Amino acid sequence: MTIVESLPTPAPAASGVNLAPASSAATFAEIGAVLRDPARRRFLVLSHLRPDGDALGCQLAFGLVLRALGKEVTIWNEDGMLDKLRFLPGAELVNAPPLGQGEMLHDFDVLVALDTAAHPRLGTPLQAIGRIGLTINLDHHISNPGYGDLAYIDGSSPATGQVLYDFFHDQKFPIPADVAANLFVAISTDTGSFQYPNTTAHTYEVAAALIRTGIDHAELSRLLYGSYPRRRLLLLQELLHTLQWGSDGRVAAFALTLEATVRLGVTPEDNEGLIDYIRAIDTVLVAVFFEEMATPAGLIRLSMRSNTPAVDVSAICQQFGGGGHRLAAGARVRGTLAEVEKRVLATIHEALPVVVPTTSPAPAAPAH
Ligand SMILES: [Mn+2]
Repeated sequence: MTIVESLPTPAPAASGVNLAPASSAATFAEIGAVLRDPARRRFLVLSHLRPDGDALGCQLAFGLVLRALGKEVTIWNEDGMLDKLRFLPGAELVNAPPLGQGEMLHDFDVLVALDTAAHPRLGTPLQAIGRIGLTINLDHHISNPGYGDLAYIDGSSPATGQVLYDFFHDQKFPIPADVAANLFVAISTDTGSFQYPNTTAHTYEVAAALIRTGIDHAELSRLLYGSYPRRRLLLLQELLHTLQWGSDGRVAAFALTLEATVRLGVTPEDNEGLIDYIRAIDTVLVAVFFEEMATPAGLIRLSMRSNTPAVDVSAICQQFGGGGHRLAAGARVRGTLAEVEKRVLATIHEALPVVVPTTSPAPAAPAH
């Protein structure tokens, strides 16, 4: 799930890209017509920086469908391919954008932006773009303003992977096993392996259709959730040493210092999901992960999860310049780790429901 943090300085959009909100929502038929148009040959497929399985799975699924249509396909992500997701079919197609001195700008007929609520989060690839003929924006973030020429935003969908399945199915583009595996990983990632409340009956129907293409869903799930580098467990060990409790055990938090990041050689993807260990404690309503950032220095990244709709962590994070969803949000806060921890934990405490002390019922009046 993408957490919209307070944004870093937006990358300047290349002059040829139309990122103004589209006047009205596009239909699958309009987007399908672009893919079928033989005059549209060169496609660039982008998604958000610090990508997750939904971002990269969608980039690859879309790229593979375009390739099957005979298009020239370029797939860039600011962070390149994640090691953790190198098992995805076509993973070698994802590259970091070619940036640097003397590097030419690249022109494309169509830019496809996937799973990216705000266009600055497309990141450094925007700096490598020259002219773009047309921009398609496919997403499931309700906050997506609908930038680009053709925007299709389905806020009811738990994953952009599910939106893509609906699009390919509606427009009768074939979904072979390599595309299906990428869509399965995309949807599984954003639904917490089909467990989060955003998972709908239709999500299971889509998963069933994907499994019928012959993908090994058990092996994909094992690679996603049951296989980690040893470094990740050492990181968890480190984090558990910093575990602190707030508000009578209703808040749990841990923190990663820059020193530990360097000592353990932690990569951003190692952190993914570790907050769920403290979120899963039965007394906990809100879990927080504090992380000292290397760049930009002097900032603390905070990730927050709520176990109850009664506590809206997106509203809490907004007070610190961030945002996200009701049960999962984040922000970047200036200050030292100790200062930020103190301020954030105090703010969470204020947002918690008041505990009504359980008193034994008053003794019944004696009968006369
Ligand atoms: Mn997503």
